[in-house]
Amino acid sequence: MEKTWRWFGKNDKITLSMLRQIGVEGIVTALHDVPLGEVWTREKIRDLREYIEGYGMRWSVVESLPVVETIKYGGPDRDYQIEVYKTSLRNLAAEGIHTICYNFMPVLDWARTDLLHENPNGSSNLYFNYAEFAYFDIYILKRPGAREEWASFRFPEGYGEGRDVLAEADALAKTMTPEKDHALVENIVIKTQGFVSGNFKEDDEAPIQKFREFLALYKDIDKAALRANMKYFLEAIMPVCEECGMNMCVHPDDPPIEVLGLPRIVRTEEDIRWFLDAVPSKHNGLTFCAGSLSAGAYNDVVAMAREFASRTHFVHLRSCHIFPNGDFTEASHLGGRADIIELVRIFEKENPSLPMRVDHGMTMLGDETRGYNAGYSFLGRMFAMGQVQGIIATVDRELGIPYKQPGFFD
Ligand code: DNO
Repeated sequence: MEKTWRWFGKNDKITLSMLRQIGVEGIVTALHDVPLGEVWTREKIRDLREYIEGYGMRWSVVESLPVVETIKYGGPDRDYQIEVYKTSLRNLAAEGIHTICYNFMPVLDWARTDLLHENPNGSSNLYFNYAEFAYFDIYILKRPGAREEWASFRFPEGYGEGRDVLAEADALAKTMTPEKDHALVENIVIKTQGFVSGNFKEDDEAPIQKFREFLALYKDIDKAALRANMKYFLEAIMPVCEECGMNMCVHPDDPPIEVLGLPRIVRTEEDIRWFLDAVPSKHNGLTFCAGSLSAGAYNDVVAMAREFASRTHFVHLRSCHIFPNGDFTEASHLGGRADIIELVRIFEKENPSLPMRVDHGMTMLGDETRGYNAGYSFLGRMFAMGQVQGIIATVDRELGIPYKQPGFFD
C-alpha cells in the first residue's frame, strides 16, 4: 500500500519535512482555502502539488473535493454545481491527481460527542455517546420529532440491551450547564466540521440556527430521494471521470447510523452494493474507511473488504470498539472490530499500490496541547502509522511483495 498522510496544507502545524521522516510517501489533502462551490483552478492545484513534490512526496489523493448540499438535496442550482465539480475534476486530472475522496452525508460530515475521551492508559480517543447526542438533538437543536424518534430508538442486536437513551438524555438535561452545552456544540458542530471544509466554521456566530436551516433543506428528502440524487450526481460526472482517468471514492457515513432525522446511504454492505451497482463504472468506487464501517455493529468489516476490494480506490485504516451499551470509541489500530491485519492482507493482494492513510489516532504525550485538529494528532497518528507499516512489511513478506521503507539507504 502507498503510505499516505492527511495533511491540511501549508498552515498545518505538522510539516512535510516532519512527514518525510516517518515514512510517508504520499499526501492526502485539499484546497482548503477555496470556498465551497467554487472551481479549483489549475494554478492553485499546481502550486500545492509542486510544494508537496518539493519535499519528495506526491499529492496522492484529494480528501475531499466537497459535494455541496444543493447536489445532495437536489436544489435548483445543482446542475450548475455539478458543472463546477466537473471542471475541478478536469483540472485535477490535468495536474496528475486521479483519486478523489468525497462524501454524500447531508449537513454533517462526521460526528463525535467527545474528542478527548480518556483511555485506560492515559491517552485519549474520539468517542460517541448516544445519550449526549440525543440530548443535543432534543434540547439544543430542539429538532421537531426528535423526542419521538429517540423514544423508539433501538440499538443493533447484542448491544444496548435495556438501555433507554431518551431517559438518559432527560437525566442529562438536569445536569447540563451552559458551558457543557457549549462544549457539546463545539464537539458536534464546530471542531469536527470546520477543518474538513464542512458547512460550519470556527467563527460561526449562530451555528445552531444555521444547522436548522440546513436541516430544513432536507425535509422532503428520504433515503430513496437521497439515493436518486447520488445516482444523478455520479451519472453526470462519470463521463468526465472516464475521459480523464479519475477515480471517485465515496467515504462511508461516520458513524454509520441515521442521525438527526437525516437519511444516510453509505452505511452498510447493502448500501455500498447499491451505489456500486447503480453506476457500474470502475471509476465509481469506495474509500474503504475501516473505522467508520466498524462503528456499525451490523458491519462485518473483513467480509466487506473482500467483497469491495476491487472497487476500492483508497483505504482509511482505523478500528472502533463498541461497548456493550452501544456507545463506541476509537480503538488501537491493532485492536477493535476492524481486523486491520487481515484488511492489509486483502488490499495488498488486490493492489499493492493502493493509497492508504492511518485515520485518526490517539491524542498522547502532549498532542493535546498542540492545537491539532480533532482526531488528527501527530504523535498518536505517528504511533499508528508505525504499527501499520509493520503490518504492511509483514504481510508483504508473506505475499512475496518487495517492501521498501522510504527514507533509508538500504
Ligand atoms: C473525518 C474524515 C471525514 C472525511 C470526509 C470525506 O475524519 O474521515 O471528514 O474526510 O467525510 O469526504
